[in-house]
Amino acid sequence: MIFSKIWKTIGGFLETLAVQNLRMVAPIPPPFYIKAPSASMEDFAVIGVGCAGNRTLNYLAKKLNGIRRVAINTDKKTLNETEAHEKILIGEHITRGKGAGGDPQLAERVAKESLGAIERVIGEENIFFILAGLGGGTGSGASPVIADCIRKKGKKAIGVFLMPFEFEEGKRHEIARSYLRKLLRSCDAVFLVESDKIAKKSSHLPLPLAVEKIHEAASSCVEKIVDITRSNVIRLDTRKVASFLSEAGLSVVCVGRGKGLRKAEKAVKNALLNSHIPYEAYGARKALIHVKGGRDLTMDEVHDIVLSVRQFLENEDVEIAWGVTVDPNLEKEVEVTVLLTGVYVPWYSGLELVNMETRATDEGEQFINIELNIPQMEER
Ligand SMILES: Nc1nc2c(ncn2[C@@H]2O[C@H](COP(=O)(O)OP(=O)(O)OP(=O)(O)O)[C@@H](O)[C@H]2O)c(=O)[nH]1
Ligand SMILES: [Mg+2]
Repeated sequence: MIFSKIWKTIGGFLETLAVQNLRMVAPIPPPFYIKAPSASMEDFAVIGVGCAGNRTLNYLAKKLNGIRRVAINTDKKTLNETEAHEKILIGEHITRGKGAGGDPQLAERVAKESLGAIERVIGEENIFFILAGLGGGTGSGASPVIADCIRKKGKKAIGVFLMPFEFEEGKRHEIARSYLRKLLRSCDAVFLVESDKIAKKSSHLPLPLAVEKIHEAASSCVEKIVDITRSNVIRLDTRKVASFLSEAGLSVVCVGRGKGLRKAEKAVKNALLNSHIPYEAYGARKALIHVKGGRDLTMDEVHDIVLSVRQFLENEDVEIAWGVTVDPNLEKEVEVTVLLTGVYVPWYSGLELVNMETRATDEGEQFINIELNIPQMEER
C-alpha cells in the first residue's frame, strides 16, 4: 500500500518532469510551419448534363481528378466519350440515344421518367455541381429535374451553366433564358459562363482550344469553390461554404493574382476587374473571400483585401466571410477569389444584359479610385 503510494508519487513527479522537459526541449514550431492545403473532395460531386455538360466534365477530370463525376445525357455517343464514374442514358426509348434535338420539354419528361436512376447517383456528398450548356434540349430541360432531386435529398445544388453563343439562333437564347429562370428557382446558387465573351477573347486560337477556354471557365468555378474549403489558416469549411451557397441565387466567382510589390492590391483588382462578370455585382448580398498567399502573406494584406472588396460592393450591409490559405508553394504571390451571391440581374426583369467589361473600361475610374490602404512593400 505504502509502496504503491510512493511509486505513484515518484511516477507523478517523473511525469511532471517529463512534461516540463518536453516543454523545454520541444522545438517551438516556426511561425510559418503550415502544411500545404490538401484536397478534401468527399463533400463534392459534379453532374454533367447534355453534351456541353459532359464535355466540361472531361475537362474537369484533368483538373480536379478526385471529385466524383456523373454524366447524364440523351446522347449515347457523347456519353460514351465522357470520363465519368457513373453514366445515365435517359430517354433512349424516344430519342434512340441521339439527343433531345433541342427540345427541353422532351428532356424534362424523360429525366422525370429516369428519376429512380438519378436519385441513386445522389450520394453522400453535400454539395452537387450541375454543369450544362443552356439553349439545347437535354442540359436545359433535365437540369432543373436533377436540381430538384438533389435538394429534396437535403443537399445543395449549385448550377454552372454555359450561356449560348451570340451567333446561335434566337430560339436557343429564348430557351436559355426561360430555363435559367426555372434553374434559379431549382438551384441554390447559379453561376453563368458567358461563352461568347470568352470565345471572342480567344478568337485567334484554333477552335478546340477556344472551346476549351469555355470549359476552363466553368470548371474553374467548381475548382475555386472546392479550393475555399481547403483554407488552412482562417478556415472556411464545407459547412460554411454550403450555408453560404444556400438559396444564394445568381452568383459569380472572380479570381485574381498579384505578384511582387503591392501583390495583394494587384490580386484584388485583377479579381474584381478582369473577371467575366455578366451581371451587376453591386447588388451582391453576400461575399466570400478566399486569400491565398505564401509564407510572406501579412495580416495587413488580408485586411486590405477584405476592405477593398467591401468598398467595391458599395454596400454597407453586405455579409462578408473570409478565409486564408498559406501555401508554402506560393512565393511572393497572392491569389484572391471573391465569390459573390445574390447579385442583381438587370435582364431578369426584362432589361438588357449589362456588359461588365464595357463598364470596367468606360467607368474604370470608379474602380481605380478605390482607396486601397495596402502598405508599400519592398520587393524581396
Ligand atoms: N463550351 C461548349 N459549349 C457547347 C458545346 N456544345 C454545345 N455548347 C453550347 O451549349 C449549348 C447547349 O448545347 P448542347 O449541350 O449540345 O445541348 P444539349 O443539352 O446536349 O441538348 P440536345 O443536344 O438538344 O439534347 C449550345 O447552345 C452551345 O452554346 C461544347 O462542346 N462546348
Ligand atoms: Mg446534345
